[in-house]
Amino acid sequence: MSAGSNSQVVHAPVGTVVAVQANYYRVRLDTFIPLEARGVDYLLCTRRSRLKKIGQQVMVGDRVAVEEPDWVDGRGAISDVKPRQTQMDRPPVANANQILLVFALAEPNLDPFQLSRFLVKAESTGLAVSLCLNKSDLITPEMRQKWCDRLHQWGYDPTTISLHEGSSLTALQHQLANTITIVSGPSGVGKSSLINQLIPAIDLRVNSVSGKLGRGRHTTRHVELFRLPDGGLLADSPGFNQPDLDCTPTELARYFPEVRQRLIEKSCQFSNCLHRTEPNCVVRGTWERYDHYLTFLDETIAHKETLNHSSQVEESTKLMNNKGEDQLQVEPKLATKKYRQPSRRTQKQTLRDLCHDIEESRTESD
Ligand SMILES: Nc1nc2c(ncn2[C@@H]2O[C@H](COP(=O)(O)OP(=O)(O)OP(=O)(O)O)[C@@H](O)[C@H]2O)c(=O)[nH]1
Ligand SMILES: [Mg+2]
Ligand SMILES: [Zn+2]
Repeated sequence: MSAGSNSQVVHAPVGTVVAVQANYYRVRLDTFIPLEARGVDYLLCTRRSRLKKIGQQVMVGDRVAVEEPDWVDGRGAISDVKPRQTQMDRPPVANANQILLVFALAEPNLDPFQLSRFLVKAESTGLAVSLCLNKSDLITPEMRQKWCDRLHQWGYDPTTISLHEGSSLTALQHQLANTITIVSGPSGVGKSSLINQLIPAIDLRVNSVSGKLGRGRHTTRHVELFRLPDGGLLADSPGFNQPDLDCTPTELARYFPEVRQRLIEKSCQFSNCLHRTEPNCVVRGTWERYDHYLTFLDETIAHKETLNHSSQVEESTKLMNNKGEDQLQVEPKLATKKYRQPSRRTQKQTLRDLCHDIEESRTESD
């Protein structure tokens, strides 16, 4: 190992994992890196086997300590992972502060029910949620105003832009400075195009909207954090069209700003009110998304029943396996999916996506 020439460089510097590539982690250090002089501002790190032994996963967004940095080869080893403030499963990112939900005003058409589903899913992460509506060049100013008024009623203040017309992005830049933001939304709405304009140096792959359905073609495959010129990190994410709602039926209502507003001044008669037919309910009413709420509620009830059923099966399997042993021994479980470690399947999938990407970029450069 060669020592750094700069006195600011400490022995085990701290940084943020900005990408995971097979068994390597790309770590951007907080302090000056000698490599920056060569135009490289990260270390490619492995994970200490001690961390592997204790099952400590390392994910994009993790704050880590790096041991024995080798400034000549740009290598190091992650020796410690700081406790996570937040953890998202899809995309797998630790320590994010906010979600920037991007939708297109057209191509693909803005479907209010789909938007509502994405908003509820985003709210359920507990992160701050903001909304950006792209492709305003494809609709009239009156239509755009209509959407903004409608979304105000929902409790949101969307930023409308047209990346093709080169709208000013200053308002968005302010929102994104000094935070870790996940850019999310359906396929083909312009997430990667937006990041490309915010950070011109990175040049993410953008795809044309294809086919009769007017959808994009899932051009973005794996998660990576990109550094904004004003500080702050952005994660692009692959577009998907129908996020699952995995919150509990009682949690659901609080993911609607309209409901939160109603519950500031008054409360329902029953504390476990699901706001359907219960007497003296202050949430049931004529607000636009009440129907969305009822549809999502059915979905969360069905989800809960599936969970109950599978945990009963698991429980009885355990009891059968434990016959003769202490039958009260039950493994503790984390209540919500969002704080669990990413599953092996997710990791394998990410890895497959990465390998595919590497293959693809090889083919492209051939
Ligand atoms: N008309 C119009 N088209 C746009 C605008 N912004 C992006 N597009 C086009 O929309 C298509 C999809 O853009 P992407 O940036 O790849 O979309 P994405 O959301 O990253 O898509 P996925 O990676 O598949 O999730 C591309 O053909 C872009 O050129 C815009 O402001 N107006
Ligand atoms: Mg994309
Ligand atoms: Zn109620």
